[in-house]
Amino acid sequence: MNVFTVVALCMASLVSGQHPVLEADFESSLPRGWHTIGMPRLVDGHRGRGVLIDRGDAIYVQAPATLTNGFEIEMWVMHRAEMADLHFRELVYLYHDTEDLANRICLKKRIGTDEILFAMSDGGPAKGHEFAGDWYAMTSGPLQWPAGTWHHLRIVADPAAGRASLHIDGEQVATAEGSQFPAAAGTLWLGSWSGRSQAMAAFDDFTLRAVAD
Ligand SMILES: [Ca+2]
Repeated sequence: MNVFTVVALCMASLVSGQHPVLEADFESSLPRGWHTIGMPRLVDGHRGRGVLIDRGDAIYVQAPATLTNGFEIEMWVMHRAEMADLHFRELVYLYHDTEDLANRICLKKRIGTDEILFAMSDGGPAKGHEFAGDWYAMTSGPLQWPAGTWHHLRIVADPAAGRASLHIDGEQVATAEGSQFPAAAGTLWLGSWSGRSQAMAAFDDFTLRAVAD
């Protein structure tokens, strides 16, 4: 049974880079506009309640049009298992695809590693799970997250500057330059993509901001 009911969606200013365009604190429900696959449920969060994306679960939302101009996305995440025990799993934290179902933004822990990948592209055929060429692509380096600990993920992308960065727990861990960028708003998947490669994690305080004009 899905515990989510529908309440407010924050659709704040689309102009300022300071105001969230899309946010979810998961205090009592999934905000309006978000959809579910499986049975994601509310659990103890980083601040109040959070949402658990477990096996077979996914939540997703229409991405705001401003995404194509650049973005800053933040979220808190907590695994019940330590990272070493998740080494051989692919864990998707954020996945963006367009109508052709080709991936455009990917934030995930690669299978067989303890590091997070952040990558983007613009179009053309689906490129699978590896990223190369003039895509923006960067990795965090090994992570040793103990079980039950909350961590902050932040990705920033500015196509006008041709630059993107990955930040973990307040520190910039990687940057990349590139020329490809999502050209369509598409769909944002949090904690999974189409119910596959679940993060097996709790999420809290998801926020998407537009880049400053
Ligand atoms: Ca919360």
